[in-house]
Amino acid sequence: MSRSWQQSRSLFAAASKVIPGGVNSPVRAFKSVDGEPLFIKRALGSKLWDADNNEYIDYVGSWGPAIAGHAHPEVLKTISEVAVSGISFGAPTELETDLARAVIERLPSIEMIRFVSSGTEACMSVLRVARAFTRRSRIIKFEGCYHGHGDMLLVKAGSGAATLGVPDSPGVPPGTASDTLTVPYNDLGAVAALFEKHPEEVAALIIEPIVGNSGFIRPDVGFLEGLRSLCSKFGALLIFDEVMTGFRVGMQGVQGLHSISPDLTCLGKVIGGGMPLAAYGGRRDIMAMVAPSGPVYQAGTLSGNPVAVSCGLKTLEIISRPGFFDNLSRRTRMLVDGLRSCAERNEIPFAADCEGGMFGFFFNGRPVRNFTDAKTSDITRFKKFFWGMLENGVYMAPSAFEAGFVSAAHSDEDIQRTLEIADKVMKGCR
Ligand code: KE4
Repeated sequence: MSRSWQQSRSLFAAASKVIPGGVNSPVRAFKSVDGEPLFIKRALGSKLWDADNNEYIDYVGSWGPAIAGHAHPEVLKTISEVAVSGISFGAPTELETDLARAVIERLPSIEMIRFVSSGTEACMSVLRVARAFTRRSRIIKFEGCYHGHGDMLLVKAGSGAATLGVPDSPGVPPGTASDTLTVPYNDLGAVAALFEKHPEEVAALIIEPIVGNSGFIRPDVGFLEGLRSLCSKFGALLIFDEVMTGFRVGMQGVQGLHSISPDLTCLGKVIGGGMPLAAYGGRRDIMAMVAPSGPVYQAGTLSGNPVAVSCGLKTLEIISRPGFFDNLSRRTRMLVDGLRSCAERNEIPFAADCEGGMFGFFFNGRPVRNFTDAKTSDITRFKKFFWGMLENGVYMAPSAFEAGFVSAAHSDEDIQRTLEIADKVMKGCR
């Protein structure tokens, strides 16, 4: 029995009259799967319910934050207990120091940290600090990596920008983008060539150390380590944008998996547990430049507000419990291995990978090492798979250029059910 989406349709029509594209963030719009978005009414654990009361197993998880599961009772209790004492004061609270310490304990490369309200803010701010610290202007980023919608970063970006096929957005003045150099992911030679060409001009190199915004793309063996050496050799700062991977692929992010110390790190999503909270941090000598301790200005009315911080603190506490990531990784691996088996049984070219609670897949028979490879995937087949899964109660990212997320609330039964549905849907995708 096909699902009715009438309520979502009419809500979308109403929203579209007052909100550009009917959504407050483009990738939610289902444009890249040629459809209209579902309006979500509520979520609990691993499930979502849309405005037509259809139930789904959710693998978007608010694009990463919902790692503990939606509406986790302990998180809700914490938020309500803090909120009754006031939501935001525009003044420091002890909770911010607690969260700063909690992050610093878990990520040794971070000696000082500043909280902001979005990953975009974190990435914009960290580059301003890097440019001030090095007194240099150029930035190196990678095609298909997305670091928020800051002007200087919206160049050959991934995620929504890639999905919408407008990697270089209108409205970004040429002068702003001209200092942003882009190279293919996993191409260490191209990075070395850029450094040789601009030996004393590069302020920083920023990277998604595992890409989630072109789909899931893993660094080649030695790639990240090579970037660390090149940045050190040429006096540029190495910035890991772990907004998506931080506290998602493991307790110490990708930097922990590779035992690499970036000079600066951006965090978001999980660190706020679903509330608007992100951060940037790193070496004390660099972060000391941030106002008011130093001259680099960065500010925010709601930065570090107690409600968001309490949500992040409780989320970090939950994911720090013994066995959390072992269980999360096991279930994510079960999903990915199962999807790969479904594709093999149906003789469909398919590649899938995961790390911790983050996964991705491409309808592609070749290895996907960069954004150019990702774009050779069978998007038509992806769309067919996406809609087949959605119609059968599985909510996946509405874009071939996104990652998926499993939460602690996803049960073995959820994964098994997902794989049964995938087997049926894949048959229709042959
Ligand atoms: P926000 O400004 O959306 O909080 O964070 C920007 C950002 C920065 N860095 C990385 C690695 C990110 O993945 C993101 C945001 N990710 C997208 C999903 N691919 C957010 C979803 C959306 O744009 O609506």
